[in-house]
Amino acid sequence: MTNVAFITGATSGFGRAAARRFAREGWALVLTGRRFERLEELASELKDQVPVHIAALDVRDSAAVQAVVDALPPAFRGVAALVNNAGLALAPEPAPQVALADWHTMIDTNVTGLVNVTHAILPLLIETGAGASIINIGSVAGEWPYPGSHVYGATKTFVKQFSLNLRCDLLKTGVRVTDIAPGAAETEFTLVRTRGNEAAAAAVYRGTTPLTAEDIADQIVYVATLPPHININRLEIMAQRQAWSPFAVDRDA
Ligand code: NDP
Ligand code: 8X3
Repeated sequence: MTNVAFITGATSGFGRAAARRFAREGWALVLTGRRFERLEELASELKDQVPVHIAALDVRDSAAVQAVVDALPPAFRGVAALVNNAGLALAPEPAPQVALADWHTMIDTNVTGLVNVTHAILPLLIETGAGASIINIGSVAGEWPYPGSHVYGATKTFVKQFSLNLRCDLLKTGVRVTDIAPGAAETEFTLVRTRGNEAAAAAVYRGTTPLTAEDIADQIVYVATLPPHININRLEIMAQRQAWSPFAVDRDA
């Protein structure tokens, strides 16, 4: 039977690159995201290679998530990889300057949305059993603090711990769980974070060599296609040209 990958946030960045990468491996695809026209474009690009099912989905809406899963055609119910990738950072300003609504949006998407999708797909993954994978996209921001990360980084710490905790509960099911935690990668991520400020987004990547969407897609497919007895718990990946800064110290003038 053909393996099926269910990908959230397939309209851009890591999710779209992962769809293309899974297609090269012959996996059937369930592609979701809010921008339906982008899903249609991707489906028409890939549909000659593999079966593709698309569904407009805002992961924050738990009823909509369940409806999309319930409506999956039989050929797409054998989910062997759930890629929980939909997510975003907003408001890179220091915490006191951030609108509460932006914090809520990050929590609703990166935490509640990821939990919504996981809960809805779990029965299908357990039915698939050995070799099935939940691949959660965390971030280095879930491990390491930096200014302006506030709630974004905290949502990714949730992803890390939720992934580890799920491992415990899924031990006897054969279902694997991995937290892939990338560092800075050039996608639409920073454009979203800067609310469409193209100059500010470009400045983040200028003069360096960030990760690419394809770099992370390679890791996603690698994890999903490992022999069933191997579980990578967490993969933290950074560009060679990104590292940490010294601790900040507040000093009297
Ligand atoms: P992009 O902005 O390129 O892609 C984000 C994807 O998430 C889009 O497909 C978007 O689709 C989707 N999305 C956002 N909100 C929702 C929502 N409410 N419901 C459904 N889909 C949603 O960024 P990346 O590809 O870089 O980001 C993917 C993941 O990787 C995110 O979780 C991000 O936090 C994480 N990450 C990114 C890093 C980076 O430096 N790029 C580094 C570490 C982690 P649409 O708008 O069509 O709904
Ligand atoms: C995003 C990666 O380095 O901007 O999750 O925190 S970074």
